[in-house]
Amino acid sequence: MFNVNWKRWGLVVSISLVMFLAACGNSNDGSGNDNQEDQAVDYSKEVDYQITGIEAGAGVFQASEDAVEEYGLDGWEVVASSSGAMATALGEAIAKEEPIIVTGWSPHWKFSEYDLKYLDDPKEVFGGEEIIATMVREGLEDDMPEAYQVLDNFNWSPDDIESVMLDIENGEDPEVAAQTWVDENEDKVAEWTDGVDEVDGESIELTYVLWDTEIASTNVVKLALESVGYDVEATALDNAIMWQAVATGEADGMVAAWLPGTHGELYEEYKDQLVDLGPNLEGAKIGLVVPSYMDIDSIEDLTAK
Ligand code: PBE
Repeated sequence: MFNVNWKRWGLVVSISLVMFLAACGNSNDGSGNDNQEDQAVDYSKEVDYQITGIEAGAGVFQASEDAVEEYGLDGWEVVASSSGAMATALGEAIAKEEPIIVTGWSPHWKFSEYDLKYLDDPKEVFGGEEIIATMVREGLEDDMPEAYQVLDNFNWSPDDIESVMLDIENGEDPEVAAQTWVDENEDKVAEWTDGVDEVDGESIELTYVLWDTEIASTNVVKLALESVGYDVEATALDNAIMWQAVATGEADGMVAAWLPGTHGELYEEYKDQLVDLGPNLEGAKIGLVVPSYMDIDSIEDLTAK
């Protein structure tokens, strides 16, 4: 009995020693600031106290402004632009190995294209795992049961959406990229449309925002609806207007609801006026994103002006 216990302790001690030595080794790992356990560099000044944002109506933009406040980053600015401009700025900074902090989200092609990381968010301002949900207008189930069924069935994975996004990023027209994915994934599309009666050119209006994720998903759903006979129009709007359009019935539906955090306030505002068809994708996330070559891991490593 005694012996066995001692052996066990011996093992625990050896494992701890190995882990300790490994940790010591890491802390000197090419950081340039020798013997310092905490390698975080404060990039605040270098990035000019700016977070490169996207559309001001995006949830991740608002969450970034909340983060500035919660982490006491006085004098910082979340600079509004567009998803495309953010991606361009990110690419340019990476080409020059310069520091940059962007409002980021996944799934997104930028993670396949570049080495990136999310900054830790110990205060959980950006929330945890997100889903993307489908919302339709009240009455759609009665008026257009076939479309309702397809929209209700629509469901895919981060890998699926990323492959469409990457094609678009590489210069493919969004409609062509969506068609390529549909051709290569007939079994998945069949799951959304199987048993759904054909319609005869009925018009349906989807709405979305010009974010890379939503351009990809909306184009794919459009093709699925067309395959059962719908004439689909997809209108790009600002985020809040997209939610309002479905709530008021001006649009029939959208597949771009990021929950529970990103669009949580809009959901609260409109949830009684629309029909929530649940997740169409699981495993999404938002946060502050930086190139991996930056020696920083947490939002807490940034400082006020
Ligand atoms: N996004 C992409 C959106 C949702 C989809 C993360 C930029 C937002 O922040 O609202």
